[in-house]
Amino acid sequence: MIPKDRINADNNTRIDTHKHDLDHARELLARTNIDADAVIIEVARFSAAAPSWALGTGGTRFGRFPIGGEPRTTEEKVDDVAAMNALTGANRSISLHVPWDNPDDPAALKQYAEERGIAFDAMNSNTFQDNPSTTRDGAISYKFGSLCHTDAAVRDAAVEHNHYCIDLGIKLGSKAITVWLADGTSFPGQANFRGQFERTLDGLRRVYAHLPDDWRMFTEHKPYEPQFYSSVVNDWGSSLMLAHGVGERAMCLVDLGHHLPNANIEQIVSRLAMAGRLGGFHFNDSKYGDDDLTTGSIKPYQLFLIFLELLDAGEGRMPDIAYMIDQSNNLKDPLEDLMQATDAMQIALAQALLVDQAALADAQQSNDPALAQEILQGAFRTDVRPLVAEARRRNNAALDPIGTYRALGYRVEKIRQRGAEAVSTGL
Ligand SMILES: [Mn+2]
Repeated sequence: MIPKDRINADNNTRIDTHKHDLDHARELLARTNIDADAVIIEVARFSAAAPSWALGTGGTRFGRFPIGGEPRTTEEKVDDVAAMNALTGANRSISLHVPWDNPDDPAALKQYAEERGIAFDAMNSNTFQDNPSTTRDGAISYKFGSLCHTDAAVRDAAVEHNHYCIDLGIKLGSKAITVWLADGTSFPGQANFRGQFERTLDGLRRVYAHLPDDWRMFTEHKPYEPQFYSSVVNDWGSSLMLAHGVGERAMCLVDLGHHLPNANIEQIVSRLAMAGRLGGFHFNDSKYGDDDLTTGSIKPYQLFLIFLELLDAGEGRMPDIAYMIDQSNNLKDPLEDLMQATDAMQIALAQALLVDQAALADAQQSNDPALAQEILQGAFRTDVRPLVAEARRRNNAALDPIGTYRALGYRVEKIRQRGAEAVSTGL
């Protein structure tokens, strides 16, 4: 745990500059009659779950370069998220990936996390890999798909694994399961599109039947990878068809990296919200494909436009859906990467809150695209960082999370405790 007094002590070295910057930001916003405190309060309310798999350094099929001190157990992953949350005040939950995380004693893990202020976000059922706990000790294989498979025994195993994840999640206090399927084909003619989809729909209905009443199920679309010709849940339309075919608590999850280049993701967000099926987000950024780059590092304007749609869906506030970061890269300390993502989301949210919605509606009504652009870019180009820092301060977190993280030497300490060779599971 990172003691609050150490964060406060580090904040004290930055507080005079912060107050000066915040006063200046308030002054700027007052000119356009924007209440800075309303923005700060909404930003302070926001939280994004950390994915358990991204607490170790990411890898590629070419290699991996661990930085040491990575969490070796699910408890240590909770420790890292708690440390991050102490610094950001905006990562209050962890999202587990089963079987990478498969606790023997869920009740004890739940208590361990609760004592550190961390809750369990959506469960993730990995049916994209073979492993003893999901594939009956090697008797079946997901090589040719899981829920879409031609062999009923494979489909049954995949359904059972999802049921297992739900049962585990119930014990942890989770309220949702995310089903991302690697199912698809890599060669034309390899499988029948319709047959694969219908088998998947049937499997998802069987997963859904196991959901408690207060749970939701998310389907996550992706156009390609690991299959390179077709994915069963290839886009938001297929995801929405599945949601409609399964039940009212079946929702669509949008992973920003799971789109072909130049896709208008903000419009997809609007469509799914309009259909009442926007269930959650996986935040990351991409240049070429599912690159898992840091949220906001490549296309910050797109991120701002997405938050604008979220506020539209929530009538001025962030809707109560699942927000998770889903990114990992070879080159950074994973905690710094996740903190940068959290900061980028809070900045985009603050910018989106600055948009004068009445003026924008007028510009739209009078067909004035130049004015509409002035309004959006005026908000996007405002330096909201002091507002975001103030939101963190009010959450008893750090004014400068990465600055404080480095000043406190968290990674050095973890390398000493866990070892330079400690490597996280799930990569
Ligand atoms: Mn994802």
